[in-house]
Amino acid sequence: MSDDCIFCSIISGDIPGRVVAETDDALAFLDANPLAPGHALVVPKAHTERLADLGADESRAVFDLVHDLVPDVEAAVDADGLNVGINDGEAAGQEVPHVHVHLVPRFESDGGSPIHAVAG
Ligand code: DGP
Repeated sequence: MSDDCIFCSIISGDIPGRVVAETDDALAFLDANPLAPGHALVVPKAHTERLADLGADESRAVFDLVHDLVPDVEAAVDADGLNVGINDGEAAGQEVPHVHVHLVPRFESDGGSPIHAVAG
């Protein structure tokens, strides 16, 4: 837990998050600035800034939850696909320094452009 980390505050319940799933070591909640309806983030509960710093158990917890949620998120918003991605490091566009996996629903109607084109 890091005192000045917004995602740690959501994990601890200090600030509200729209939680969609939870396991012992990972949490999923809706993105506050969604690229599409249903845009969710999956985070390790332990504060970890970069992907390479995740322990094996935390990594498994995060990616197991991602794997479990993919069909649920897709179904929840009747999407046709998903972009699943990580901005790892400031140079890669990581704004919140707590590892998070984006699940971004995609729709046939949105043109099929790759995520970097969607995110700008
Ligand atoms: P990234 O650029 O990969 O670090 O994406 C950070 C994402 O986190 C961005 O899509 C917006 C989202 N975000 C930032 N602050 C908050 C917050 O307080 N609550 C929630 N739910 N999402 C947030």
